[in-house]
Amino acid sequence: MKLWSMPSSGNSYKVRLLLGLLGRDCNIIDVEYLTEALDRAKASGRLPFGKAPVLELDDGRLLPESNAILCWLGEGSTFVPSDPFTRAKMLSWMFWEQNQHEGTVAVRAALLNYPHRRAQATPERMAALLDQGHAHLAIMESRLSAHDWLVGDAVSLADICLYGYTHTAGSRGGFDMARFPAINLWLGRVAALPGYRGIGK
Ligand SMILES: N[C@@H](CCC(=O)N[C@@H](CS)C(=O)NCC(=O)O)C(=O)O
Repeated sequence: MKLWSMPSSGNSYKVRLLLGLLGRDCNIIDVEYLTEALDRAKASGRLPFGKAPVLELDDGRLLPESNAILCWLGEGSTFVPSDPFTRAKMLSWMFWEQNQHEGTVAVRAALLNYPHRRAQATPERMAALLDQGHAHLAIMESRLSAHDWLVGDAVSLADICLYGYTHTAGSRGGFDMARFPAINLWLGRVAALPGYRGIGK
């Protein structure tokens, strides 16, 4: 198996994290922004949607979209709840991560940290992203104030998925994480899981 993976990206990192937690071997190919490796991967057709991550199976099949990859790798593991409703709730968080949380928490960090995005970081946009991102983090805080994990009573793909960008929301995105004590405790629970690896590993 090969993972076409962007080292700096939370979407790629969440897949690397699950691979570590599952103890699965995978050949990780780095395709960072503004590198020839990314251009080559696109030109080779390995990134069907033009984005990383993409999982390339041993038989050559390609699976794009980070959360689809999590579902594929997590199939049959304890990271996918056996109860159908809990499993569907896990997917609710994962869809929400892509269509709400990423659009504020990850985008603000991208505008601050990627030189090729800085021109889009107008003061108005950054202020709006800060407010909207805090509102999204407050939704997670509300759940985690009363529960250890985002769904059910055990860690699931929802936690791995949302950890990807939430754990750097303060350091990269400039969000005020002191407002979210339950999220901070949850971040610690994820980081204590056996097989955990950090974004730089
Ligand atoms: N919805 C996709 C988003 C993937 C995505 O936006 N990847 C970015 C890095 S975070 C990328 O590869 N960008 C390369 C480019 O736009 O040239 C997923 O979750 O996998």
